[in-house]
Amino acid sequence: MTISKLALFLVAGLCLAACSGGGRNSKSPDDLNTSSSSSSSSSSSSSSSNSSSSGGALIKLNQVGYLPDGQKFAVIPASAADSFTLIDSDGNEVFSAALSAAATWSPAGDSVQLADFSSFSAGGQYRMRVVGMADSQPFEISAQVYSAAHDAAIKAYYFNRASTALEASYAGDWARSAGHPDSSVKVHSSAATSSRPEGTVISAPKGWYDAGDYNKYIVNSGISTYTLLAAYEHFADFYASRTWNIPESGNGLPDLLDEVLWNLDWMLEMQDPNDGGVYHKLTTLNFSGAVMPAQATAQRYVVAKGTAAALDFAAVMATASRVFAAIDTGKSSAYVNAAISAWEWAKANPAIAYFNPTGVVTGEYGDGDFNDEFAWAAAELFITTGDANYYTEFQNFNPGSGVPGWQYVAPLGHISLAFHSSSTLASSDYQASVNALINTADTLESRYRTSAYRVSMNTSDFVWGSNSGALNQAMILMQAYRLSDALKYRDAALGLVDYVLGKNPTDYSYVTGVGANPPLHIHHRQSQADSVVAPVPGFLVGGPNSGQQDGCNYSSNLAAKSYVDDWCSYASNEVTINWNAPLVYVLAALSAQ
Ligand code: G3I
Ligand code: 9MR
Repeated sequence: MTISKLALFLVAGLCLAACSGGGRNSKSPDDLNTSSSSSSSSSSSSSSSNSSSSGGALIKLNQVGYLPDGQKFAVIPASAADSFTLIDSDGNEVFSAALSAAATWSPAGDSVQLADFSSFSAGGQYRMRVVGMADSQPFEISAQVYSAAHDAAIKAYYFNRASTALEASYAGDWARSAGHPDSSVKVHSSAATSSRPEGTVISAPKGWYDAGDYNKYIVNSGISTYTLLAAYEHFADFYASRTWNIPESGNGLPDLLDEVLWNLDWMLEMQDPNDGGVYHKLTTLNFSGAVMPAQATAQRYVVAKGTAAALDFAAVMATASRVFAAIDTGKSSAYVNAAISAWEWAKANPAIAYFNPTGVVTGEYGDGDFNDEFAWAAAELFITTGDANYYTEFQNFNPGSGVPGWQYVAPLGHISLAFHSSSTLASSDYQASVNALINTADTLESRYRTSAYRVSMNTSDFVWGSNSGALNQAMILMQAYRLSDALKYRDAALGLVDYVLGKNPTDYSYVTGVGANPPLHIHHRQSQADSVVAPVPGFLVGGPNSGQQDGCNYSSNLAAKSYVDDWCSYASNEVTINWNAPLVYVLAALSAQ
């Protein structure tokens, strides 16, 4: 076992088929069948005496594990069994209880029973046993059960850095040459101005690749970078000493800020210094093939300025300015100045929606409603500058509540105001943001409590990137927990973490390299093109998406089963920076307490 594969093993806390060398080669075009992958990996590692009559039924649980003081549920496909037991690593039965009555979760259509072992809190490694089924995968109960997965999730950003080689001492088996220097980027005709006519060459290096593709998009960088900065603001003690072996580790700055700086450096270059406007994206005209970064050499362009890009940029720069105020005053003032000039550009250009211009076919991240972007940017500018006019703007844009996403960022403003502004706002104003978060959390918590899978997702939540929807729900629930101290909100957040890490209808842990049955064939060009069997670790896949827009070979049309672990499936099996960000946030929140 190589060092990096040993690290993969440790992240999982369990041995993966891929890490033992028994993984299927991710490059095999014939190798598409997800259900056989999940059942073979489960049954091969279930060696208990009662695994023989499984009939394919699997115990669905968090493949990483559970917090000692959290609610703990597993989901059992309905059977004749009426009880379950926990078996410790010596084979002793340490807990047993009745299963709930069977019920159906409509997004998946299955009849299932719940195994509730919340009252069992002893640390250790366990399996769950239900007569007639294969024993579950081993899982852990520990207060730090999620911290290794957290580190993997944030390390994924390092693996997606543009404009740099990844050295083996940091990247292990996933070391690669540099690609995309982005020092010679052309201004596209859609972005041409008199001071920067079409074809003007600018330099905008660094940043993270958005996803499985190599392009860099400001709108999506907005929510991603903010969410990581919010994690830093909310859990500064956790991050003060936490490191995950990146080139900057040990430079005196927390690793999280070093990672975020990689993207902030790029974002700053996406602002036109002549007018404060911000380019929507830096991209090739077409998506590249499945090649490594160094082989993807087509000309890159900055394309069209837009209102959403300017405002998301303003919100991130305002946030970064206050985070860096105590660290680097030069950066801090550059960031706030950039934020203000982007805000002013957006006020003068309040309705410039982005559409791909003719000839540009890469990711669109289009959005025609800017009220939420105005409100979010205004909230961050108010917090950072103390200028009450920005709070008036925030109110004027009538920020709604709900679950955030790249298209809907108003809740991010509430998160920041509820964290920072209890003493600077009138109490009714402060309370309005708290209520926006708690009301959303109440809706989610009640769905969680009544769901047969103990997960707060509805059938309509299974869109492209549904796993990030799950984790953004969890992020809102964790705000309500912090603001109220009511454990029910953390329990509902844990239900979502359990869901993405294995307690779901497909039996996947949806994070590469984490858990017993993670995705192996993600839509990620580096993972597809390199010569390593296992994909780059720490990435959350998009997850079940009833739209199935890629036309791949799905085995079910049911919403929560519309997932296929296949390179083909960019609509369910790609990875993206804005999907990993709430994973990082929520795992930090659960590890920092
Ligand atoms: O939100 C609506 C929902 O109200 C509606 O009921 C439902 C019905 O179709 O659609 C929902 O919108 C979906 C939206 O994602 C949700 O965020 C759209 O259908 C769906 O097409 C859209 O997909 C986006 C996808 O690009 C295609 O544009 C994803 O959000 C977005 O994450 C994804 O981003 C891509 C980049 O373009 C390129 N880089 C990779 C990245 C991830 O795949
Ligand atoms: O590979 C592309 C992926 O990174 C994007 O997220 C996705 C968004 O639309 O598009 C993928 O590219 C596909 C293209 O859209 C349609 N033809 C097949 C491409 C994938 O092989």
